[in-house]
Amino acid sequence: MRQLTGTRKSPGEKIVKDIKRATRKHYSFPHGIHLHGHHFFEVGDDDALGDLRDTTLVEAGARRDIICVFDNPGKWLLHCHMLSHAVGGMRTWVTVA
Ligand SMILES: [Cu+2]
Repeated sequence: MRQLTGTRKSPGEKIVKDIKRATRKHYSFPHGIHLHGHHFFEVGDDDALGDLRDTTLVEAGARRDIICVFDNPGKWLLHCHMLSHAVGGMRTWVTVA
């Protein structure tokens, strides 16, 4: 997740760093990264847009580019769907003002 469009720059960067740091801790599992409150498009290696989703599967140590319009104000959880990963740190808040 390189870019989270629609958030202020610094919180978006923090989210990217949080996810990258967390995925390094769990190398052997793919991660179903789920965003509450919004949907997003995955961006392929050829810059093509994928399906509209609220969850994307990210291989351990990999990254996923997404395009998301953050138009639903609130405080939304972004986390891995594997409970042990979420408890282990793969979770953060996205604040949309
Ligand atoms: Cu995970």
